[in-house]
Amino acid sequence: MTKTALITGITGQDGAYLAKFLIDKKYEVFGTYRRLSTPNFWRLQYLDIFENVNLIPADLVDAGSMVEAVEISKPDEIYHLAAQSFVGASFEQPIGTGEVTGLGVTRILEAIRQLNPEIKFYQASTSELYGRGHSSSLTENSQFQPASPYSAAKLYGYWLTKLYRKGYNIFACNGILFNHESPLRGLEFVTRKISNAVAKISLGIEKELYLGNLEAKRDWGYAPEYVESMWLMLQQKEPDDYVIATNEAHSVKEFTEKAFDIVGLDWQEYVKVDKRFLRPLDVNFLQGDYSKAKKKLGWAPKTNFDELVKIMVKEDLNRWVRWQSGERFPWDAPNYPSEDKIISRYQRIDR
Ligand code: NAP
Ligand code: G4F
Repeated sequence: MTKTALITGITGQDGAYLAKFLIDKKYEVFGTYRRLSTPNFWRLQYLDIFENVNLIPADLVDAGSMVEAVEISKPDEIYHLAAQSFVGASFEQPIGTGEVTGLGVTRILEAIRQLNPEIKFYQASTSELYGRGHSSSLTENSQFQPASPYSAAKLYGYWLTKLYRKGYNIFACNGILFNHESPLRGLEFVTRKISNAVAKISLGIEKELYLGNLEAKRDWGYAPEYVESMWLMLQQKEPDDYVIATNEAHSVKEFTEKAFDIVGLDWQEYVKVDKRFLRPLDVNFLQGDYSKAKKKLGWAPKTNFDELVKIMVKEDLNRWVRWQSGERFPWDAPNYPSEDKIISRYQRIDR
């Protein structure tokens, strides 16, 4: 029998890849999107699945719209991916981030509890929960020490998910996903900011790249592989929480160096550190041990760090070449302002 899934945040990186994955598995896919002044469906169009998804307008701050989304779609599974997902922005908008990224989880869990507690639920938890002070690979049992309004809101969502599992017997899982990237990543995240800038610099469209903390290390995987783990979690006999990662950490500096290497340039000639991109608090090391996911879900990453950097740089380069030759296609970069235009009050209060 055909299964039905509701994806909150279907317009985002993971939402688009997950929609494609589920469509390929013959699911009927519904997704929530926000009313914006300009349409934002480029990722679904880029993956050529826009015609195959059903879109429902909803906002996480509006509980009624979430109830409506569940009533309209009547899903077997809900993948809750929508969030204010940018850590940097959470320092500028801590209250909004709490509303959306934290309380938004309760709004959708309440809709499940009241309408149909048989619906299976996936919560997009994050390695940001672990926060600062770690120096070895992290498991499901490692200590959480959030270091941003974003991670504090996600910690609330993590606990609400566990609480509805235990208290109401809802099949609710936390996927504790470490950073995962792709050519569909938002342009403000560091990997895509770098791949896009490297492509532009190598074609002479831009001259410099301004970054913040180059020493931060992340466990970076490839997003299309990570969405499979979300589905696997909801196919198990019992609900549980899982770390999804590569078990390798690399610095922002390493990512930058490799990305410039791919186009034959020396990164040190183009990259400058700008304190506007330093956060009041930052997490300097995140690396995840995915042994439990491997054992119980049969999941393991396939794309390594070098391959990931290459995929991202090559795709952005190819897009800029096509664009410069007059081709037009759904894509975010041409409309993204130079970050010089963005004024924020980030300042380092901590090293
Ligand atoms: P993303 O590209 O930023 O997508 C976020 C999605 O949430 C977008 O569809 C966005 O809609 C939607 N959204 C934001 N505010 C909303 C609101 N108020 N109401 C309804 N929808 C709203 O993020 P992602 O990288 O795909 O990540 C998916 C989820 O996984 C997020 O919860 C993120 O925090 C979490 N996560 C991500 C990573 C990672 O490395 N990517 C790692 C761990 C956890 P618009 O398109 O309209 O903005
Ligand atoms: O790419 P980032 O903005 O990702 P961050 O903060 O790790 O968050 C992402 O991964 C989380 C999982 O761990 C998700 F939960 C979250 O939703 C999001 O997807 O920054 C990575 C690192 C940080 O240490 C940051 O300070 O890169 C450093 N960085 C250095 N220069 C920069 C820059 N980050 C950004 N965005 N821009 C810079 O210029």
